[in-house]
Amino acid sequence: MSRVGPSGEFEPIAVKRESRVFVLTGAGISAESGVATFRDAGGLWYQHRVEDVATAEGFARDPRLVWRFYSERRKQIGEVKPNPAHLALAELEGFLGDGLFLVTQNVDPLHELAGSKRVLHMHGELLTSRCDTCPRRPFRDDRTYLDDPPVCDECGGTIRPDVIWFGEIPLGLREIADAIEACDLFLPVGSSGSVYPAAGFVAEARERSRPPRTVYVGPERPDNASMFDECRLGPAGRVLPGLFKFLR
Ligand code: BV8
Ligand code: ZN
Repeated sequence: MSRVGPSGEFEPIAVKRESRVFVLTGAGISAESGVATFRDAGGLWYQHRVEDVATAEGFARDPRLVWRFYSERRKQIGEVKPNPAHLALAELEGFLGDGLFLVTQNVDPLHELAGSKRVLHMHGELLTSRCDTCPRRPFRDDRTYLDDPPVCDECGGTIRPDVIWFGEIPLGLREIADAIEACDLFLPVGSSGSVYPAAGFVAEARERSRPPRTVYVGPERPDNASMFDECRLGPAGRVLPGLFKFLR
């Protein structure tokens, strides 16, 4: 059910300085920046089988294919910029400070480019690489590798994108669980709700003795739509800028 105001638009959500807001973003928030989503028509997965490009087994089988998949995305990131949805969340952080917990499933840097200072990339980051063999720290890397996969100059192992693939454990799950416990507004934006554990966060929020308000923002109902108090249907770049009313 969606609360719509007299003007036919959604009622803004009142946010106070002491509000605690949990925002989870998915590929949809970057769609209006021209970054392909995974599942929408023509999405990334359609050009490649997920098992081939987003698993450690796929990487072991064909590191060259996987590096071509990620190199295409690295190249694209240099050509795109944040859209009004990213900017609206940076503004929300300016008002709430650490009252905003922003976690993204996206590996692109668009939240940071929009000015967000604290972003948890639970599935890692596109512009970071790490060694598949030794424990050296992940390092910033915006290079593309279209031929031979890069080799670690410390151990000779293969360098891989520093992203979380299927079957690997997402980052920051402890902080995410604590933020789900503490929030009074739970707001996923632009995610099909099809990949876990992220898609299950809303159920965790609703299991709380005093659940937060849960609002989904995106153009179509997500797979887990029934878990939300409200689904505000529309593109994030249009819905987010007017979504919050800051009570100063
Ligand atoms: C794990 C990084 C164990 C790499 C990604 C069976 C049942 C349940 C679970 C499983 C199962 N079998 C296997 C699993 C686990 C598996 C999983 O969930 N599989 C799915 C397919 C069933 N999950 C895992 O393996 C995870 N790890 O489970 O480890 C564990 C866990 C916890 C504790 C201990 C052990 C790891 C998953 C991470 C995989 N890596 N990405 C990369 O980016 O290349 S996943 C990738 O797809 C994204 O990161 C994102 O998370 C995910 C989903 O994509 P979305 O962001 O939702 O985007 P999508 O294209 O799907 O949808 C786009 C949405 O945008 C749509 O809703 C559309 O309407 C909307 N949209 C379009 N335009 C706009 C818009 N919204 C707003 N505005 C617009 N303009
Ligand atoms: Zn190494």
